[in-house]
Amino acid sequence: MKKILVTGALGQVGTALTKRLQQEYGFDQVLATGLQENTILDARYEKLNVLNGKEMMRVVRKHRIDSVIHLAALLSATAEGKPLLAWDVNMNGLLNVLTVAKDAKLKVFTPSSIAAFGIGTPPDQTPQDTLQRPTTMYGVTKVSGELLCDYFYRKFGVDTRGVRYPGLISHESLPGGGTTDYAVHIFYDALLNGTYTSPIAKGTKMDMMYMPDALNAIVQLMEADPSRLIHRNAFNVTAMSFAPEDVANAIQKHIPEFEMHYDVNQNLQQIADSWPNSLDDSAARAEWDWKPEYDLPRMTKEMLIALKMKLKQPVR
Ligand code: AKB
Repeated sequence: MKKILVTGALGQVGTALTKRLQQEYGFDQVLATGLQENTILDARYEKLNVLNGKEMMRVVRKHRIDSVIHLAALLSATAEGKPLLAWDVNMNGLLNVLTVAKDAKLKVFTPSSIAAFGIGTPPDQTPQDTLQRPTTMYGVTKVSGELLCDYFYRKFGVDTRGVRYPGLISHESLPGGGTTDYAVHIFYDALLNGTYTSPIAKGTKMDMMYMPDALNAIVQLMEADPSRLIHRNAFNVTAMSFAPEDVANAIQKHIPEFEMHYDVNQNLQQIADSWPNSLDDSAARAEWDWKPEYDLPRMTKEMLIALKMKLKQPVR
């Protein structure tokens, strides 16, 4: 990658990714784009709606882009509330990116998700290649996106790559509209209130990952030798699998007085129950040397230190 356009750059992944790409490739080599005016990122920035393919092509040509990291999408909980909008943004946004990529010869990274799995998928150590019958609109758009990216690679030779992200935990920007968002909110509430009420039930295991590993996955996969890639668009990646009580226990090691309560949100719980408990990421390990650096204890320690500084609390 030399000149990189990021869509959805003002979101949870985009804000962290833009900084990481600037460090790796140079400040001027990264063009952040988003639907809103940019008030948060120190970056080259263009306002861009991914549903406007013509405007996307104009921006790509103007900035001599060679790679797109396409993050703009509605997440699972929001998508269940607005399923038709989710189909429009997630699918037509991706179709525009792929069409522009075909015509302008760009490389494309698109994240899929653990949401691409559903009924009948083996829930534990979910294999790379297995049954995918998601029951959420978000999942439907993710599995369709995986197939569309594979199609553009096979039919038009577009260099498309992607991973199935688990829940992502970070301290830079808050997530919005996801089912795994609780795993970020719990850290804020632990520090601010000493207590957290989980909308996800005890015992509900989901895959999770700390943001630095999620960003490494993008850079590593995009720079991977294409001759080693058997799968392209939907590598299972994971770093840890935990239930709400596991992250609460990890936080209690640093804040012993922290209390966890439960008030289960049935809409979120239904989504969580349809997703795997843990993924098998051996294909990513074999094909592009994927190896996460953060487990739950290491991530918890770093999250609490980073958030204390952000929230201006004394770091002990
Ligand atoms: C969500 O919860 O919707 C996302 C995801 C797992 O794709 N974080």
